[in-house]
Amino acid sequence: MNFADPRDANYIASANKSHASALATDYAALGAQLQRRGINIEEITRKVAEFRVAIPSWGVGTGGTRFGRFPGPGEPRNVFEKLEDCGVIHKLTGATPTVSLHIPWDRTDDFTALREHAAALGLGFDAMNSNTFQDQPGQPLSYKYGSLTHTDPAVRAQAVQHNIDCITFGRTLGSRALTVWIGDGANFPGQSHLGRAFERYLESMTSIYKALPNDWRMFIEHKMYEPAFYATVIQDWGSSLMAAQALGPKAFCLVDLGHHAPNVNIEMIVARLVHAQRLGGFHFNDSKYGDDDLDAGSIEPFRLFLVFNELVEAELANAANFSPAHMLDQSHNVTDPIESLMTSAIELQRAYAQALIVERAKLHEYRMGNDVLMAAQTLKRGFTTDVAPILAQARFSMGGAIDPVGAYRDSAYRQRCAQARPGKQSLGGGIV
Ligand code: RM4
Ligand code: MN
Ligand code: MN
Repeated sequence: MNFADPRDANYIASANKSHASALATDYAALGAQLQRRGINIEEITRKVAEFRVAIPSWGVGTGGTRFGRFPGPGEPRNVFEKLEDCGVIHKLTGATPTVSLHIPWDRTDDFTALREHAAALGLGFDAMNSNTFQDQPGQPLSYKYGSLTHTDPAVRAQAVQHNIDCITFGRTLGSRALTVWIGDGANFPGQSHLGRAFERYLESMTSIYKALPNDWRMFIEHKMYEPAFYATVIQDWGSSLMAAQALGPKAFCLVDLGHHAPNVNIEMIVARLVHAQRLGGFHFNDSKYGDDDLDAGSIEPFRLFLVFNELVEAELANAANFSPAHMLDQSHNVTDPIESLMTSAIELQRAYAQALIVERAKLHEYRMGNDVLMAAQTLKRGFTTDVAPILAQARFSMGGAIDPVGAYRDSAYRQRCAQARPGKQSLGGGIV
């Protein structure tokens, strides 16, 4: 088997050769089509090329379910190898220059070396994620009955300190945000005092907030259920917004697309958080039933488009305090994680491009005149337009691959990793 380095600019250029002329034809045709709508394709392509999304470090290994995990070949064995895979994703797509770390999963003794390793790969760091939803070996106190909201102040103090440690590590790495998601809650009615648990949460989060550097943001991530199945302390955007407003201007709400009840109108939540000036960012993924962590845009691409439609509205309106962090949060159980992450980043660009080409002035007129059918059709026209040539051209212009999955497969990167990273078979129960 012939190995090539998919990060090498010459390799990517040669892989692009066979696609370049078809792309030019398709791009010109789409450009003419958009021109008839008064849209300049070059402007859209430039905006798509500027779009960025962070890779979750925990997404480059094979995920699992509560029933098990089926490891793939050549998985990264540590955070340094995880970054190498993230470098491949970024070089081929041009869309993912940052990585979001999860502590302690990504703990290392030398965060300075990690930062240098990342810089050499062309990568930086997005939000740090704390983990007080699992116990770690040697940890003095257990999170079995909660962490930041535990009834025992000593457990709360330990969880607070862990978050402060995450900030310290993140400072060394050049990160500028901390994401806090906790699993705290109750499995039975009566188990916990719903009001007091929230008060304890606010008290603990206040201590963490005080340790936040001035140029950092704190992202509060809500989730309806799991692992707590009766009541979760930060179960919805209402609780998240209340907490953010109570904590102060550096606290924002993070929307993980999979953390809502089925059929919840997520784009509406996005619009409300924009209005409240507290939309901190996203964990993009897709789901059919619960927190499925499937690839972005794989199940409900129209919903993803509607979310991006709100983001474009906010962008065009110059909404105050609006600079949402884009991050993926996925678990790849049956696909090659590198392929899933590349295609997911592209799905986000697709939704963004579709939202950008909506004829806004017309849409506004139809809305104001209550022409419901034409308003709906005008919005949907953005979604039904095939913007693939824009996405490919944006990648091409950044030195990325016109066909990232094809270039990746042809490089045999995974096969090379399978040789260089002899895996250890995991027998443990599955978790992301
Ligand atoms: C949670 C949540 C968090 C993620 C963990 C692993 O459901 O989505 O963002 O850090 O899973
Ligand atoms: Mn998440
Ligand atoms: Mn989740």
